[in-house]
Amino acid sequence: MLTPIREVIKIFILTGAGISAESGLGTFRDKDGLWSRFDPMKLATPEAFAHNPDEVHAFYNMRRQNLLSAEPNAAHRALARLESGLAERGGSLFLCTQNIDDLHERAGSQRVFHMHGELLKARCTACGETMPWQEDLSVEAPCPSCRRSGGLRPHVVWFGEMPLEIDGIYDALLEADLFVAIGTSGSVYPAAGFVSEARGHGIRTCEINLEPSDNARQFDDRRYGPASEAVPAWVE
Ligand code: BJW
Repeated sequence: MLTPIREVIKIFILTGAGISAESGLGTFRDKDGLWSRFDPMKLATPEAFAHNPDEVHAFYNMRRQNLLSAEPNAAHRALARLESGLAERGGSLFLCTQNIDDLHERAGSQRVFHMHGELLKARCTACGETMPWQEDLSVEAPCPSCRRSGGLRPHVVWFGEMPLEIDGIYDALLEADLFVAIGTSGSVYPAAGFVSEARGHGIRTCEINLEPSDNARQFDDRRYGPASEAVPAWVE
């Protein structure tokens, strides 16, 4: 039995790759996920980018092209409706995603916190500027701001790097009445620790996933099934 939405005012939602799986974007740790075909240590660390930027750019160029042809699904749309419905009733939704895609925004969510960055942005390691980016990236590409070449990288958070907006995210988590994790395996920190943090502060917790995640037993409520069915069923 999931916590009925009418009983809560402030909801903190954490989404992961599973919410975008039915939009055709690969998850990481499922049996045919990205990390079954690609080595994360060779593609998703600052050291990998320093040693082999071409390979890292090729990986993210491929995923950027996939994203540009993907569409949000019923789960993304349900969360956008939840945000506006809660606001009408004086509540609020804090939507924190580990995903680097923009499918929540394209489904109509107004405020999305991308703790692991955004694939459709590039950042210049020379001047620090972050900019929208839809084309392929390469080591030759000059920064539109400082004009230097070789410094542009995908605006994403790799292993060993600090997730973005983390202080504001923790503040919002601890103010919530309900914490809901959707489509995440619960294996990457700090996001994997949000459930225990919430529980420790007396916040009710709920997991919606295809199957029990690594830390499923820490949740008060659970619902299993494809996100495109389970999320709208919870929101409606
Ligand atoms: C469906 C579905 C459907 C499928 N419907 N569901 C030892 C202990 C603790 C920590 C560490 C440690 N050693 C190292 C660390 C730290 C490290 C870490 O956690 N490593 C672990 C692997 C152990 N973390 C970091 O380095 C982070 N930084 C950090 O910790 O900084 C220090 C700090 C200190 C204090 C406070 C704060 C910070 C940075 C982590 C960066 C992760 N980066 C990536 C790549 C981003 C760019 C990119 O996309 O390429 O982020 S890795 C990858 O994993 C990506 C994801 O956001 C992240 C999480 O994956 P997610 O979303 O959970 O996907 P999956 O595939 O794992 O799961 C999908 C789920 O969906 C499954 O459960 C399916 O069942 C389900 N599903 N279809 C519903 N249709």
